[in-house]
Amino acid sequence: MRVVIALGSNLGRRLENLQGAVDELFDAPGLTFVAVSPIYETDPVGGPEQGPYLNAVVVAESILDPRTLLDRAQIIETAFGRERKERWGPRTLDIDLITVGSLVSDDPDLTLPHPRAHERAFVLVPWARADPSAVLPGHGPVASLLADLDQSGVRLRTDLVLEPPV
Ligand code: A4P
Ligand code: MG
Repeated sequence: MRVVIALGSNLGRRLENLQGAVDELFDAPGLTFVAVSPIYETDPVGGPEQGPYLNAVVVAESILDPRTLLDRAQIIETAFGRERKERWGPRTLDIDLITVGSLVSDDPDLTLPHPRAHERAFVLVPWARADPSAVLPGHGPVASLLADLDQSGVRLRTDLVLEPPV
């Protein structure tokens, strides 16, 4: 199944955190790399006052059970010093599953597609760059969603690049 994974960091060594996530995600069987987006610097959305994020999106092919993939993501977040204090607070690393194939789930532990993806330019802008024909199940083409979204808080960082996993 095609999976779309969003990465975010606004604490610590932001670029290293994102690159570490890319490397670690593919460091175990079950995920095959397809594409990674450019990196964007983004104004924080929601939560307390906090610094700007680096955001990017990774596309992969997965044979993993979605729960197994979420477990892997959360173990990597913890390894990169993620602390869960307040909702939408600053974080060294956030790994969100945006879509897993065309699965739809309202399980609070793993809601698919990600319940806020359709309204978030910091997810949709990089996703559209990684996959220009992307479609968000239940919401339609990502390019169409973007046409109605304010993208002023999302700035391309051409000086920063994520390498494919080693
Ligand atoms: N969970 C449910 N569905 C999913 C999913 N599809 N992917 C559960 C990942 N996790 C999912 O997440 C809380 C719980 O959501 C987990 O236990 C998991 O089982 P968390 O990562 O512990 O906490 P969080 O990230 O603070 O909460 P949440 O609601 O996921 O936050 P969001 O909505 O992801 O927002 N602004 C900018 N510019 N860039 C950002 O990256 N990120 C956030 C986080 C806020 N503002 C931001 C950014
Ligand atoms: Mg999260």
